[in-house]
Amino acid sequence: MDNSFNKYFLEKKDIIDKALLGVLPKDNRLISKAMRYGVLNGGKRIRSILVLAAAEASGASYKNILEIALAIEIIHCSSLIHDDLPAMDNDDYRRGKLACHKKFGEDIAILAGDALLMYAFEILANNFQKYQIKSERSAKIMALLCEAIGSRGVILGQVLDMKSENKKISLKRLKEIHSLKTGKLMQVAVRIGAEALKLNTKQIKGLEKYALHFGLIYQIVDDILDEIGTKKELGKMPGSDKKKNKSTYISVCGLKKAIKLAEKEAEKAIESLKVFGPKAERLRQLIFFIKGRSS
Ligand code: GRG
Repeated sequence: MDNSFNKYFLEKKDIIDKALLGVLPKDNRLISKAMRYGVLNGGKRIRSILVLAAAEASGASYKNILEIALAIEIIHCSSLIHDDLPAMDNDDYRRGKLACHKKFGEDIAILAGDALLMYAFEILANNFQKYQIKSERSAKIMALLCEAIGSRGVILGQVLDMKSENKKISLKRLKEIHSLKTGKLMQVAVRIGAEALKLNTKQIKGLEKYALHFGLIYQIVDDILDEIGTKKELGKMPGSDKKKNKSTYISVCGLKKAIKLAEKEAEKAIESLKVFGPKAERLRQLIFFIKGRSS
């Protein structure tokens, strides 16, 4: 990956990290501490950088969309806290540190995940007021987001994923699970960003398609890393999918085919950016970045 993209990525990550620090509750209540821990304990900030890069591809400044990016990142962190709980993936570590429930206890971790979710919606609602986004548009954004993370989106993906443990599933089913569990949040991130920026239908369709393939590459690489990554790189124990007898791209189609699939998805993602021309360079580079990531 060329240096200019690395620089771009780190600059944007820094903007997000500082803004998250600024926006989260600052008091010393236990719940606030757990919320801060769940968000500020690391993280690549891929989803929020995706929102900013998508805005730039459409010719807008990332500044117009910063709060939307923060809300998406906070929702993602909330889902990670819940994902690590003993009743779900039962992981003791996240991002190289103790998982939220290991640090604060299960009760507080559950509530911190819930509170972060609510906090994300509060940030969005305040943002609509700040930018005087009309009520129909803000209601549409809220509805799109709720649908994407609720029982027809991320949460459904998580249920299907958990219920397919110890079962043999098809590649089609695996793709469905990950399009929901991982892809939906990425798709809705660019979708609501596009809605807030009032992009046209062609641009919205292009971004949604891009994010769908982006999500699939992300998950394929996640599965590959779980198979061949190290604890240091991943910030948690590798091999956790195998231990839980989970279907992954590796168990369903093998490492070689999984790598090929990621290549194919990358081609499709890049193809969907045609409508944006050269302005989409950062989005294109982001694909190579996530395909080559080691953490
Ligand atoms: C509360 C919204 C909400 C959902 C509850 C637990 C659950 C339902 C869903 C879990 C969804 C999930 C954890 C999907 C996995 C997505 C994934 C690939 C996570 C790792 O993302 P990275 O690598 O993590 O971007 P960092 O640490 O960099 O942020």
